[in-house]
Amino acid sequence: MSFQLKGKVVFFATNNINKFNEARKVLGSYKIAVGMLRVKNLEIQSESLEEIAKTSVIHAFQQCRLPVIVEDAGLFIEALNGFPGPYASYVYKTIGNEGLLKLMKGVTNRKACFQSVVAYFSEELDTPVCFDGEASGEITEDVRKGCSGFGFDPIFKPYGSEKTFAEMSIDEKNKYSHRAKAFRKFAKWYKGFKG
Ligand code: ITT
Repeated sequence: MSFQLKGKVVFFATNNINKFNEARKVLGSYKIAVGMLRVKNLEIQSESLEEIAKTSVIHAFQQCRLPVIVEDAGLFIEALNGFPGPYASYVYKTIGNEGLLKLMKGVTNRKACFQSVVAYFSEELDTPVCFDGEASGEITEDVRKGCSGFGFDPIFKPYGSEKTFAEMSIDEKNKYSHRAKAFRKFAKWYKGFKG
């Protein structure tokens, strides 16, 4: 028996299954199949998500030689001058949600946004192609864990919702999220890409 994949396929190099599941739902709605690739991740230090994503996707491509995506995301808190920004992963590992809420104690300006950059690369291209997405909202006063989500989801409430990302299903989060917006832009482009 032989299998033939109809439509387009892409590989998402990530070690974060939550990111993969969110992306898979978006890409699925555009009939794009996606495989998760656990390649060794090279994440340079930079203030620019785009620069990080571009460098990482080339590194991922060199390992797999497949049409590949890398996505880099950050959380930018206005009252903290954009901290943790692209260093979200390190800050989450070190001080976590409770630590961030401590830094925000007594701060009335709770405005924050998540930003995402999806970078795509394949052998037909000379340089990676990037797509961005942003979700604006607020840092909550307390940790509000629902039954899904990851990272800073329990302390981020997007504008237009009373729920934190962690209190939403993947489909609900995808209505608001930075990642879903960036992946939708990618999907529209990829449908017409003759790769
Ligand atoms: P990769 O293997 O794809 O790099 P990662 O978890 O390191 O996975 P990022 O560098 O894109 O992913 O994100 C850095 C951190 O920012 C991530 O570990 C979370 O703590 C946080 N983060 C990113 N997107 C988030 C989201 O949608 N909701 C909550 N936290 C998020």
